[in-house]
Amino acid sequence: MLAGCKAWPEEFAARYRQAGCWQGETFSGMLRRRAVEYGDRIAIVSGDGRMSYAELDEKAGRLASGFLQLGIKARDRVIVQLPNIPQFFEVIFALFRIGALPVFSLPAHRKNEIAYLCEFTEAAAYVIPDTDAGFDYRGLAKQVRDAVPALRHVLVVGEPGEFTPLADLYDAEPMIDMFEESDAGDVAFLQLSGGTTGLPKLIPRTHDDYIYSLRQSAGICGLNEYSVYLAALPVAHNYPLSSPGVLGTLYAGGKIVLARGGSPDEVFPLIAAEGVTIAAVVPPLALIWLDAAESRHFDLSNLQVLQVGGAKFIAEAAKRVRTSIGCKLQQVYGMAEGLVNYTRLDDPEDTIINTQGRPMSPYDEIRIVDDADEEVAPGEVGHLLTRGPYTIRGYYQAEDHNAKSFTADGFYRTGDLARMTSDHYLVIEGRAKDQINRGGDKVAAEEVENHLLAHPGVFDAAVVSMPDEYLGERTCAFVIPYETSVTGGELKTFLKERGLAVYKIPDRVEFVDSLPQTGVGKVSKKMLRDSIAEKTKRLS
Ligand code: J2J
Repeated sequence: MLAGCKAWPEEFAARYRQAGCWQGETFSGMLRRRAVEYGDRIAIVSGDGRMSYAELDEKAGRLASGFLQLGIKARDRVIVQLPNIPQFFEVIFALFRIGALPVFSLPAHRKNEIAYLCEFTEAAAYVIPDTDAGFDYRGLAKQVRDAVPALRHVLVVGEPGEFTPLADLYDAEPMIDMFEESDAGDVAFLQLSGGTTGLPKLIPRTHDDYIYSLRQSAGICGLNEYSVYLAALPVAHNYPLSSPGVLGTLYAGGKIVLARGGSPDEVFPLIAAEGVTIAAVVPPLALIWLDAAESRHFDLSNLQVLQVGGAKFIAEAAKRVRTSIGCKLQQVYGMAEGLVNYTRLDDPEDTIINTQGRPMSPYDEIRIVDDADEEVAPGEVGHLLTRGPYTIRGYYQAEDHNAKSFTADGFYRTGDLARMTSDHYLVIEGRAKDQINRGGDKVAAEEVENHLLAHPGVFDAAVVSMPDEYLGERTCAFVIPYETSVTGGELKTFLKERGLAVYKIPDRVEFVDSLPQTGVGKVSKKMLRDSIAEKTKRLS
């Protein structure tokens, strides 16, 4: 296993292999087999462009030689920051082919996040688009390279500026005999955690464990070679990547339709034109789709399943999916660390509307415990812990943090508060972790607090969630200033200039003289949450 990663104990690994969860398949092998099996069938649609399974396999192979020629080799880490474009797939499958590891970052990440990822993973290369959604990633790459001189290569899809065009790599001399077949039990890539700490944690996922999650997900979601998956969320995120997402679609031999955004005007015509059968959204986007479908006529008759996940989808909205969009709703509660739960397509309406599903694998173990790690009574709310064939046993190079995030017997502490219904479905009731879930975008309070504390005018800061009708939650920063002259706008600009992703910038800043404390002298985030909820309720 890659250095810095914690493997499953041998007795568990043996069990998962024996049960047929882990089948020894690698991503590279998976694409090769699909290319043989499905050859000319379309794998990816993007605008007017169409790419077959055979073409994807062929391009990944050429690009793999290009990476090798550049000096990128097995186990090297490569930061991949690409939007929903076909090159995303060419790049990651090329890296899989040579045994190098993609590190998935989101299009919204900026200098702060990317420089950290480059440094922490000692990345050999960073792959970006030239521009996307009005943002020039080459400017960002310059800042990153200045901050991390050890970064050897910046590869650009499109106009390269001062960097290397990715397009050049496809013309490399074939170096097939130097491709290194990965071990299916080893780490395939690093995924980013939603995070609760000052610095984001990285999640090592193996071929065996992730491909198992794709197989289970594809089965539960009824994917086959006739399925058409609409990718409206950024594909690097674990949910659209794997639940069943774009990789689950490739696993099943289906067709991926890439969208660059999620607005009904862009994606609803695609649903009709491309025959989309399944789409995945987060709750705020679901609300926009519901409103649009109710107010205007669109032909959505192809769509069979709308998945909603990433944040709690309230029952009132969930009820509208069948009547307004005319398809089945599937609730998805998952995490990049592993465990994913689905409501099943044939579940009773009441289960689909009121629960967040049940684990996808019979080998997922769930415990719901109190603060002392004692199991709560059946049906009671508690901390959700989990262990299983596709849930990691530790973050990448994070031994101290791992001791807190995992129990001694290997259960991952999700940080979510849940209860289990009598038929073993989970209902998410809240969160104990210090994180804000901004409509599916996760913000670690401590990370934002550290940046605020770096401002000379800030004496202390605490970041909490506040209720929001549309996003579910937004962020509010409570700040004790050194001097009263500092403004909220100034602090937001300061954070932006430090290169923090925009979704992490607090939506609201409240200046206070002191922060309320708990009995043990810690800042009481509960009191802060209650106070801002009360204040915003009064104002609305
Ligand atoms: C309430 N909270 C939810 C839900 C995630 C599939 C789906 C989602 C993710 C994901 C994922 C929720 N209701 N339906 O990786 O494969 C919150 C929980 C959870 C955290 C994980 C997947 N679905 N959440 O959202 O790693 O708090 O993964 O612990 O980004 O999102 O966030 P993330």
